[in-house]
Amino acid sequence: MVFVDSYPKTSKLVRSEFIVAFVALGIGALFGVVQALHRTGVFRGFVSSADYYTILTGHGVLLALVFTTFFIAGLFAWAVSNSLERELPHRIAWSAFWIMLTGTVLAAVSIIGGLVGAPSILGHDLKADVLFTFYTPLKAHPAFYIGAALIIVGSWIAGLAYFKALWEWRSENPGERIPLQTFMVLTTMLMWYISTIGVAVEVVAFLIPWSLGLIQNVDPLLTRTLFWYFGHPVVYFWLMPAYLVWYTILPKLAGGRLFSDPLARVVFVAFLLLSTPVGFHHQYTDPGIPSGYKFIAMTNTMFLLLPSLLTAFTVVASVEHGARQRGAKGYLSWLRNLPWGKPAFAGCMLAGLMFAAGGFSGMINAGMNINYLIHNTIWVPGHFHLTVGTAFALTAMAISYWLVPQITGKKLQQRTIATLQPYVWFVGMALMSNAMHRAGLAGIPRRTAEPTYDEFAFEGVAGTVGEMRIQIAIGGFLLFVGAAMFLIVMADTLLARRGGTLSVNSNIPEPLSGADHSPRILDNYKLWTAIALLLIVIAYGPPLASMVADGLFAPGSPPIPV
Ligand code: HAS
Ligand code: CU
Repeated sequence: MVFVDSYPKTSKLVRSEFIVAFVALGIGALFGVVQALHRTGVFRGFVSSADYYTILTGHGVLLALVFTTFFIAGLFAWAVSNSLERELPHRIAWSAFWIMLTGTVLAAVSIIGGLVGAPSILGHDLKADVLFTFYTPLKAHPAFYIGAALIIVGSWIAGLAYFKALWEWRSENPGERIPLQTFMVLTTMLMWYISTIGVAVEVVAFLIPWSLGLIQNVDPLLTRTLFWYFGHPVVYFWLMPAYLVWYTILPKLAGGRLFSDPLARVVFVAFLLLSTPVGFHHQYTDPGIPSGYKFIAMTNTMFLLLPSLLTAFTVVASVEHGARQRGAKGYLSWLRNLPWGKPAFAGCMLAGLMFAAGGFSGMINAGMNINYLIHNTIWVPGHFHLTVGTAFALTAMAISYWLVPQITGKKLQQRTIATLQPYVWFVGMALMSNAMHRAGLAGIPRRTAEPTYDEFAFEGVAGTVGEMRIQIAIGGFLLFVGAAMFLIVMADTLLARRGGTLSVNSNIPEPLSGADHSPRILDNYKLWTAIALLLIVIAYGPPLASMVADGLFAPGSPPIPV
């Protein structure tokens, strides 16, 4: 039975979440190519350099916050419904959708207001050029912050729907192990609840009153700390759904089965424990945070590599198992026996391969001393285009080729474009991200329309600055083409008529080593949440207490004029 016929209500919800995600992807990708061409000086006719920051904010917010959150809401709704074999509680899930959509519209209108010179509203210019890391002292229109707050509140409510579905399932299936997909969703949501407290306090207690003029000063160090308390775990809110796909769907696409359910559970629990007490690794250069606490954050970050390294092992082993089921032999030649012509499979694999590179650049970021070399350079965008921009985004696009037919009952259209699309993304990203990393090593800054490549003699460590610039421009353009190809396939599929039988289904094969091999304690959410909170108190308690003791609105250091 096709998913849409078994669970029509949940399918409608997933379709709506995906459509918002895809619209955000389209506009965000357009902003991306505008800024890649502007920054590299290849074409500067679209916007002025002053407007570059608004475009950059739109690009980051629409892709990293809106596209991700809506896609994840849709994917999670499908995963919970599929693995618990029931419709999602639809009233809660729909109210979450509408709250998130209202927030998105508010944020998007305030960003776009800055481009079109909108009149002032509530006594403030309608604009938001504060970048997707919207901490002080940059200030946006209150509507932007209210929008951000609504997106987060909406995501919390979406989580309630998953928990409610679990409780209903529990009462009918006492004593049974939580199915793996639901386990992954709920663990991610628990991590999300813990980590979004930081940004919620930042926005509600400080940014909204400040932008409305109700308070005059904010403490940049305190608000930055609250932002990064959330700003690292949010990256796992993007990564864990990609892992859900790699663990539970990718092995099936390869023709095999997941190697180990227990290992997958361990990985997700490790993320719940360690995702949050590491935020200071974004603030190594901030004064006012004792080095000892930066060191604790670095140590925790290094431990946080483990779940991803375990994932690399388990996922590759499962895919290899799939290839061997298809008759493959040899140490590496099994790679040839995989369905590289299927866009869902190829996209997830290429995303994983690029994530290996992105993970390695993350390890470099995490080293307290090496971080000084790359912090605030374009190396960092190089890193996160491999992670959120590929591990997440390419996995999301790839799995849409498999999932959208099932939530619509319609066959995938434009197969040739779909087959080529992950490769276009891969080549575009390979060009752009390697050049960004190298340019960062040469000291070229991030977040600027005027990197002054010509006037200031940056020297490439490997390759020339001119060559990197061209690679970034070509890569950025190819990524825009890749996003457009994906959207054409999706639009055509969503608008197609239903007909014929689908060649895909949502059944997930049993893992080689199943849930009965994994200790029950892994499903003990209370225990893991308590330990996660304890680690946060150790990592953040004393430095936060001293920032608060300085005075909440009257920082110990003189306020930065804005
Ligand atoms: Fe990061 C900055 C450290 C992972 C996103 N990161 C950022 C920013 C973003 C971001 C958006 O310590 C910029 C924020 C801003 O605007 O300022 N990051 C890390 C570390 C990891 C890491 C240690 N980051 C991510 C993920 C992201 C993401 C995931 C999004 C989804 N990052 C940092 C640090 C900074 C930072 C510092 C601050 C830099 C600064 O100074 O500003 C680790 O989690 C990475 C672990 C990953 C691995 C790779 C394992 C490999 C796998 C591949 C399996 C292969 C498969 C396919 C399936 C160890 C799992 C095989 C294919 C075949 C063909 C066989
Ligand atoms: Cu981080």
